[in-house]
Amino acid sequence: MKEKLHALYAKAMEEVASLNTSDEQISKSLEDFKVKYLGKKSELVSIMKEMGSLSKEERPIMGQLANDVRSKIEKAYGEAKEKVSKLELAAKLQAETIDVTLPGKCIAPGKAHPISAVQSEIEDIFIGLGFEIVDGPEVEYDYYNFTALNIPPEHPARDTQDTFYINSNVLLRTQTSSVQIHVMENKKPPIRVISPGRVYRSDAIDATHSPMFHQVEGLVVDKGITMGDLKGTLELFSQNMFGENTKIRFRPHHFPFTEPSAEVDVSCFACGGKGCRLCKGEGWIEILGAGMVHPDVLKRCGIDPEEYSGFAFGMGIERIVMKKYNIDDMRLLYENDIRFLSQF
Ligand code: 2NL
Repeated sequence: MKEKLHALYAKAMEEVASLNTSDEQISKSLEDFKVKYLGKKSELVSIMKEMGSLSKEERPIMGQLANDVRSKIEKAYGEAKEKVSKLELAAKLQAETIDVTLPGKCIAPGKAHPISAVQSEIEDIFIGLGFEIVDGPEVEYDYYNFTALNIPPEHPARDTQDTFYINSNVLLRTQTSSVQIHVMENKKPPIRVISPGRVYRSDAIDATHSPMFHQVEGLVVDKGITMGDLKGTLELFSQNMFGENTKIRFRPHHFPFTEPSAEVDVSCFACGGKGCRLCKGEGWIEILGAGMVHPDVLKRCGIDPEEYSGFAFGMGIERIVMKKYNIDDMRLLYENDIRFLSQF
Protein backbone atom coordinates (compact mmCIF):
# COMPACT_ATOMS: atom_id res chain seq x y z
CA MET A 1 0.00 0.00 0.00
CA LYS A 2 2.84 2.30 0.84
CA GLU A 3 4.29 1.70 -2.63
CA LYS A 4 0.93 2.32 -4.21
CA LEU A 5 0.60 5.67 -2.42
CA HIS A 6 4.11 6.71 -3.38
CA ALA A 7 3.50 5.70 -6.99
CA LEU A 8 0.21 7.60 -7.02
CA TYR A 9 1.87 10.66 -5.56
CA ALA A 10 4.69 10.54 -8.10
CA LYS A 11 2.25 10.14 -10.99
CA ALA A 12 0.09 13.03 -9.74
CA MET A 13 3.10 15.33 -9.42
CA GLU A 14 4.27 14.46 -12.90
CA GLU A 15 0.86 15.14 -14.35
CA VAL A 16 0.30 18.38 -12.49
CA ALA A 17 3.65 19.67 -13.72
CA SER A 18 2.58 19.08 -17.32
CA LEU A 19 -0.48 21.24 -16.69
CA ASN A 20 1.53 24.34 -16.01
CA THR A 21 1.73 25.46 -19.58
CA SER A 22 -0.66 27.83 -21.21
CA ASP A 23 -3.14 26.02 -23.40
CA GLU A 24 -6.74 26.41 -24.45
CA GLN A 25 -7.60 23.05 -22.93
CA ILE A 26 -5.91 23.85 -19.65
CA SER A 27 -9.01 24.48 -17.58
CA LYS A 28 -10.54 21.27 -18.78
CA SER A 29 -7.32 19.35 -17.95
CA LEU A 30 -7.31 20.90 -14.46
CA GLU A 31 -10.83 19.70 -13.90
CA ASP A 32 -9.92 16.21 -15.18
CA PHE A 33 -6.92 16.13 -12.84
CA LYS A 34 -9.09 17.03 -9.86
CA VAL A 35 -11.60 14.29 -10.64
CA LYS A 36 -8.88 11.74 -11.28
CA TYR A 37 -6.78 12.36 -8.14
CA LEU A 38 -9.11 13.95 -5.62
CA GLY A 39 -12.60 12.90 -6.70
CA LYS A 40 -14.92 10.38 -5.05
CA LYS A 41 -13.90 7.69 -7.56
CA SER A 42 -10.18 8.46 -7.43
CA GLU A 43 -7.46 5.88 -6.88
CA LEU A 44 -6.68 7.56 -3.57
CA VAL A 45 -10.20 6.94 -2.32
CA SER A 46 -10.08 3.28 -3.36
CA ILE A 47 -6.70 2.84 -1.62
CA MET A 48 -8.16 4.37 1.52
CA LYS A 49 -11.07 1.97 1.34
CA GLU A 50 -8.58 -0.93 1.43
CA MET A 51 -7.25 0.26 4.77
CA GLY A 52 -9.88 -1.74 6.59
CA SER A 53 -7.88 -4.87 5.87
CA LEU A 54 -4.68 -3.53 7.48
CA SER A 55 -3.46 -4.41 10.91
CA LYS A 56 -4.19 -2.15 13.86
CA GLU A 57 -0.56 -0.97 13.91
CA GLU A 58 -0.29 -0.33 10.19
CA ARG A 59 -3.65 1.47 9.78
CA PRO A 60 -2.75 4.85 11.42
CA ILE A 61 0.61 4.97 9.64
CA MET A 62 -0.96 4.33 6.26
CA GLY A 63 -3.78 6.70 7.14
CA GLN A 64 -1.26 9.40 7.94
CA LEU A 65 0.60 8.72 4.70
CA ALA A 66 -2.62 8.75 2.62
CA ASN A 67 -3.63 12.09 4.19
CA ASP A 68 -0.17 13.50 3.47
CA VAL A 69 -0.39 12.41 -0.13
CA ARG A 70 -3.87 13.89 -0.40
CA SER A 71 -2.94 17.27 1.02
CA LYS A 72 0.17 17.48 -1.14
CA ILE A 73 -1.87 16.70 -4.25
CA GLU A 74 -4.45 19.31 -3.16
CA LYS A 75 -1.73 21.87 -2.64
CA ALA A 76 -0.16 21.10 -6.03
CA TYR A 77 -3.61 21.32 -7.64
CA GLY A 78 -4.28 24.68 -5.99
CA GLU A 79 -0.95 26.06 -7.15
CA ALA A 80 -1.50 24.78 -10.68
CA LYS A 81 -4.94 26.33 -10.76
CA GLU A 82 -3.62 29.67 -9.64
CA LYS A 83 -0.80 29.57 -12.15
CA VAL A 84 -3.22 28.68 -14.94
CA SER A 85 -5.57 31.51 -14.12
CA LYS A 86 -2.64 33.94 -14.10
CA LEU A 87 -1.53 32.65 -17.48
CA GLU A 88 -5.06 32.91 -18.81
CA LEU A 89 -5.41 36.48 -17.60
CA ALA A 90 -2.06 37.40 -19.15
CA ALA A 91 -3.11 35.83 -22.45
CA LYS A 92 -6.43 37.68 -22.35
CA LEU A 93 -4.76 41.01 -21.62
CA GLN A 94 -2.34 40.37 -24.46
CA ALA A 95 -5.15 39.55 -26.89
CA GLU A 96 -7.33 42.51 -25.89
CA THR A 97 -4.65 45.16 -25.95
CA ILE A 98 -6.07 48.56 -26.90
CA ASP A 99 -4.08 51.59 -27.84
CA VAL A 100 -5.50 54.31 -25.62
CA THR A 101 -3.43 56.92 -27.47
CA LEU A 102 -5.38 56.41 -30.72
CA PRO A 103 -7.67 59.35 -31.57
CA GLY A 104 -11.37 58.73 -30.89
CA LYS A 105 -13.89 58.03 -33.61
CA CYS A 106 -15.38 61.34 -34.73
CA ILE A 107 -19.18 61.43 -34.57
CA ALA A 108 -20.32 63.99 -37.10
CA PRO A 109 -22.51 66.54 -35.30
CA GLY A 110 -25.97 66.99 -36.80
CA LYS A 111 -27.28 70.39 -37.76
CA ALA A 112 -30.57 72.15 -38.16
CA HIS A 113 -32.67 71.63 -41.29
CA PRO A 114 -32.53 74.79 -43.45
CA ILE A 115 -36.20 75.52 -42.63
CA SER A 116 -35.46 75.32 -38.88
CA ALA A 117 -32.25 77.33 -39.30
CA VAL A 118 -34.03 80.17 -41.12
CA GLN A 119 -36.92 80.05 -38.63
CA SER A 120 -34.43 80.44 -35.75
CA GLU A 121 -32.72 83.29 -37.56
CA ILE A 122 -36.07 85.10 -37.98
CA GLU A 123 -36.95 84.43 -34.33
CA ASP A 124 -33.61 85.80 -33.11
CA ILE A 125 -34.04 89.03 -35.10
CA PHE A 126 -37.53 89.65 -33.68
CA ILE A 127 -36.45 88.75 -30.15
CA GLY A 128 -33.81 91.47 -30.62
CA LEU A 129 -36.62 93.89 -31.54
CA GLY A 130 -38.51 93.09 -28.33
CA PHE A 131 -40.98 90.52 -29.67
CA GLU A 132 -42.16 87.42 -27.82
CA ILE A 133 -42.52 84.04 -29.55
CA VAL A 134 -45.93 82.39 -29.17
CA ASP A 135 -47.16 78.94 -30.09
CA GLY A 136 -50.64 77.63 -30.72
CA PRO A 137 -52.61 74.63 -31.96
CA GLU A 138 -52.27 73.38 -35.54
CA VAL A 139 -55.77 71.91 -35.28
CA GLU A 140 -58.00 74.95 -34.82
CA TYR A 141 -61.61 76.11 -34.73
CA ASP A 142 -62.71 77.78 -37.95
CA TYR A 143 -63.53 80.85 -35.82
CA TYR A 144 -59.85 81.50 -34.95
CA ASN A 145 -58.57 80.70 -38.41
CA PHE A 146 -61.28 82.55 -40.39
CA THR A 147 -64.23 84.30 -38.72
CA ALA A 148 -62.12 86.30 -36.25
CA LEU A 149 -60.00 87.51 -39.19
CA ASN A 150 -62.93 88.94 -41.17
CA ILE A 151 -63.37 85.77 -43.19
CA PRO A 152 -67.01 84.79 -42.51
CA PRO A 153 -68.64 81.52 -43.61
CA GLU A 154 -69.17 81.54 -47.40
CA HIS A 155 -66.02 83.62 -47.91
CA PRO A 156 -64.06 82.11 -50.82
CA ALA A 157 -60.89 81.78 -48.68
CA ARG A 158 -62.69 79.01 -46.78
CA ASP A 159 -63.07 76.84 -49.85
CA THR A 160 -62.62 73.13 -49.12
CA GLN A 161 -60.32 73.17 -52.15
CA ASP A 162 -57.82 75.13 -50.05
CA THR A 163 -58.51 74.01 -46.49
CA PHE A 164 -58.29 70.66 -44.68
CA TYR A 165 -61.44 70.34 -42.57
CA ILE A 166 -61.60 67.93 -39.62
CA ASN A 167 -65.35 68.61 -39.37
CA SER A 168 -67.59 71.59 -40.18
CA ASN A 169 -65.99 73.85 -37.55
CA VAL A 170 -62.55 72.32 -36.91
CA LEU A 171 -59.69 72.48 -39.41
CA LEU A 172 -55.91 72.47 -39.89
CA ARG A 173 -54.85 76.12 -39.60
CA THR A 174 -54.08 77.79 -42.93
CA GLN A 175 -52.11 80.61 -41.28
CA THR A 176 -50.69 81.25 -37.82
CA SER A 177 -52.85 84.38 -37.36
CA SER A 178 -55.12 82.10 -35.29
CA VAL A 179 -52.42 82.11 -32.60
CA GLN A 180 -52.44 85.90 -32.53
CA ILE A 181 -56.21 85.99 -32.14
CA HIS A 182 -55.76 83.87 -28.97
CA VAL A 183 -53.09 86.33 -27.77
CA MET A 184 -55.36 89.36 -28.32
CA GLU A 185 -58.25 87.63 -26.53
CA ASN A 186 -56.08 86.84 -23.51
CA LYS A 187 -53.70 89.76 -23.15
CA LYS A 188 -54.09 93.51 -22.99
CA PRO A 189 -51.86 95.68 -25.21
CA PRO A 190 -49.01 96.39 -25.55
CA ILE A 191 -48.67 93.24 -27.64
CA ARG A 192 -45.51 92.38 -29.58
CA VAL A 193 -45.50 88.77 -30.72
CA ILE A 194 -44.42 86.53 -33.56
CA SER A 195 -46.00 83.13 -34.19
CA PRO A 196 -43.88 80.72 -36.21
CA GLY A 197 -45.18 77.28 -37.14
CA ARG A 198 -46.65 74.79 -39.57
CA VAL A 199 -49.68 75.66 -41.64
CA TYR A 200 -51.72 73.56 -44.03
CA ARG A 201 -53.42 74.07 -47.39
CA SER A 202 -55.07 71.51 -49.58
CA ASP A 203 -52.59 72.10 -52.43
CA ALA A 204 -51.12 69.55 -54.83
CA ILE A 205 -47.37 69.12 -54.39
CA ASP A 206 -45.20 70.80 -57.02
CA ALA A 207 -42.00 72.86 -57.17
CA THR A 208 -43.59 75.79 -55.31
CA HIS A 209 -46.50 74.20 -53.36
CA SER A 210 -46.83 71.80 -50.46
CA PRO A 211 -49.89 70.87 -48.35
CA MET A 212 -47.80 71.70 -45.28
CA PHE A 213 -45.41 74.61 -45.03
CA HIS A 214 -44.03 77.03 -42.45
CA GLN A 215 -44.96 80.57 -41.68
CA VAL A 216 -43.97 83.34 -39.32
CA GLU A 217 -46.57 85.97 -38.55
CA GLY A 218 -46.04 89.04 -36.44
CA LEU A 219 -48.44 91.29 -34.53
CA VAL A 220 -47.98 94.56 -32.69
CA VAL A 221 -50.87 96.29 -30.90
CA ASP A 222 -50.46 99.39 -28.78
CA LYS A 223 -51.60 103.00 -28.52
CA GLY A 224 -50.55 105.07 -31.54
CA ILE A 225 -49.11 102.29 -33.73
CA THR A 226 -48.85 103.48 -37.35
CA MET A 227 -47.85 102.30 -40.78
CA GLY A 228 -44.50 104.01 -40.07
CA ASP A 229 -43.89 101.52 -37.24
CA LEU A 230 -44.68 98.68 -39.63
CA LYS A 231 -42.28 99.98 -42.26
CA GLY A 232 -39.51 100.63 -39.73
CA THR A 233 -39.88 97.19 -38.18
CA LEU A 234 -39.85 95.37 -41.51
CA GLU A 235 -36.91 97.44 -42.74
CA LEU A 236 -34.86 96.54 -39.65
CA PHE A 237 -35.87 92.90 -40.00
CA SER A 238 -34.92 92.83 -43.71
CA GLN A 239 -31.55 94.47 -43.11
CA ASN A 240 -30.75 91.97 -40.36
CA MET A 241 -31.92 89.05 -42.47
CA PHE A 242 -30.64 89.93 -45.94
CA GLY A 243 -27.86 92.46 -45.38
CA GLU A 244 -27.54 96.03 -44.12
CA ASN A 245 -28.00 97.63 -47.55
CA THR A 246 -31.36 95.94 -48.12
CA LYS A 247 -34.24 98.24 -49.11
CA ILE A 248 -37.93 97.43 -48.83
CA ARG A 249 -40.92 98.55 -50.86
CA PHE A 250 -44.65 98.31 -50.22
CA ARG A 251 -47.12 97.54 -53.00
CA PRO A 252 -50.86 98.01 -52.30
CA HIS A 253 -52.70 94.74 -51.81
CA HIS A 254 -55.81 93.33 -50.17
CA PHE A 255 -56.11 91.08 -47.14
CA PRO A 256 -59.47 90.75 -45.34
CA PHE A 257 -57.79 91.14 -41.92
CA THR A 258 -55.71 94.28 -42.53
CA GLU A 259 -56.58 97.74 -43.83
CA PRO A 260 -54.62 99.11 -45.54
CA SER A 261 -52.71 96.05 -46.75
CA ALA A 262 -49.52 95.67 -48.72
CA GLU A 263 -47.22 93.15 -50.28
CA VAL A 264 -43.65 93.81 -49.26
CA ASP A 265 -40.58 93.26 -51.43
CA VAL A 266 -36.93 93.40 -50.42
CA SER A 267 -34.20 94.53 -52.81
CA CYS A 268 -32.58 91.44 -54.34
CA PHE A 269 -29.78 90.23 -52.05
CA ALA A 270 -28.07 88.48 -55.00
CA CYS A 271 -27.68 91.49 -57.32
CA GLY A 272 -28.42 94.40 -54.98
CA GLY A 273 -31.32 95.55 -57.16
CA LYS A 274 -29.76 95.55 -60.64
CA GLY A 275 -31.76 92.54 -61.77
CA CYS A 276 -30.56 88.93 -61.99
CA ARG A 277 -31.84 85.38 -62.33
CA LEU A 278 -32.82 85.12 -58.66
CA CYS A 279 -35.11 88.17 -58.83
CA LYS A 280 -36.06 87.40 -62.45
CA GLY A 281 -34.64 90.72 -63.58
CA GLU A 282 -36.91 92.65 -61.21
CA GLY A 283 -34.36 93.78 -58.65
CA TRP A 284 -36.95 92.98 -55.96
CA ILE A 285 -38.06 89.79 -54.21
CA GLU A 286 -41.50 89.47 -52.63
CA ILE A 287 -41.25 87.98 -49.13
CA LEU A 288 -44.04 89.41 -46.98
CA GLY A 289 -47.66 90.38 -46.69
CA ALA A 290 -48.52 93.06 -44.14
CA GLY A 291 -50.93 95.78 -43.08
CA MET A 292 -52.66 97.63 -40.27
CA VAL A 293 -54.87 95.29 -38.24
CA HIS A 294 -58.51 95.77 -39.35
CA PRO A 295 -60.51 97.58 -36.61
CA ASP A 296 -63.20 94.85 -36.72
CA VAL A 297 -60.54 92.22 -35.92
CA LEU A 298 -59.39 94.24 -32.88
CA LYS A 299 -63.00 94.77 -31.77
CA ARG A 300 -63.85 91.06 -31.98
CA CYS A 301 -60.91 90.31 -29.66
CA GLY A 302 -62.11 92.84 -27.09
CA ILE A 303 -59.61 95.56 -28.03
CA ASP A 304 -61.07 99.06 -28.60
CA PRO A 305 -59.89 100.27 -32.05
CA GLU A 306 -60.54 103.89 -30.93
CA GLU A 307 -57.88 103.45 -28.25
CA TYR A 308 -55.47 101.02 -29.89
CA SER A 309 -54.12 100.28 -33.32
CA GLY A 310 -51.77 97.62 -34.62
CA PHE A 311 -49.86 96.18 -37.52
CA ALA A 312 -49.42 92.59 -38.63
CA PHE A 313 -47.40 90.73 -41.21
CA GLY A 314 -46.86 87.22 -42.47
CA MET A 315 -44.13 85.43 -44.39
CA GLY A 316 -43.56 81.95 -45.72
CA ILE A 317 -40.33 80.40 -44.45
CA GLU A 318 -39.88 77.99 -47.40
CA ARG A 319 -39.92 80.90 -49.85
CA ILE A 320 -37.16 82.66 -47.94
CA VAL A 321 -35.10 79.45 -47.65
CA MET A 322 -35.46 78.86 -51.40
CA LYS A 323 -34.40 82.42 -52.27
CA LYS A 324 -31.58 82.47 -49.74
CA TYR A 325 -30.02 79.16 -50.89
CA ASN A 326 -31.15 79.41 -54.52
CA ILE A 327 -33.24 76.21 -54.35
CA ASP A 328 -35.64 75.91 -57.29
CA ASP A 329 -37.79 72.98 -56.07
CA MET A 330 -39.55 73.05 -52.70
CA ARG A 331 -39.86 69.24 -52.65
CA LEU A 332 -36.12 69.00 -51.96
CA LEU A 333 -36.80 70.51 -48.53
CA TYR A 334 -39.08 67.65 -47.52
CA GLU A 335 -37.27 64.62 -48.92
CA ASN A 336 -34.70 64.45 -46.10
CA ASP A 337 -31.97 63.39 -48.49
CA ILE A 338 -28.78 63.79 -46.48
CA ARG A 339 -26.78 64.54 -49.66
CA PHE A 340 -29.00 67.57 -50.23
CA LEU A 341 -29.31 68.69 -46.59
CA SER A 342 -25.61 68.46 -45.77
CA GLN A 343 -24.91 71.28 -48.25
CA PHE A 344 -26.38 73.91 -45.92
C1 2NL B 1 -48.98 86.55 -46.23
C2 2NL B 1 -49.80 87.55 -45.54
C3 2NL B 1 -50.37 88.38 -43.44
C4 2NL B 1 -51.33 89.03 -41.38
C5 2NL B 1 -50.75 88.09 -42.16
C6 2NL B 1 -52.65 89.22 -39.32
C7 2NL B 1 -52.92 88.64 -38.10
C8 2NL B 1 -53.86 89.22 -37.30
C9 2NL B 1 -54.52 90.32 -37.67
C10 2NL B 1 -54.24 90.86 -38.89
CL1 2NL B 1 -54.21 88.50 -35.82
N1 2NL B 1 -53.31 90.30 -39.69
N2 2NL B 1 -51.72 88.66 -40.11
C11 2NL B 1 -51.51 90.31 -41.88
C12 2NL B 1 -51.15 90.60 -43.17
C13 2NL B 1 -50.56 89.63 -43.97
O1 2NL B 1 -49.80 87.39 -44.17
O2 2NL B 1 -48.72 86.72 -47.39
N3 2NL B 1 -48.61 85.52 -45.55
C14 2NL B 1 -47.81 84.49 -46.09
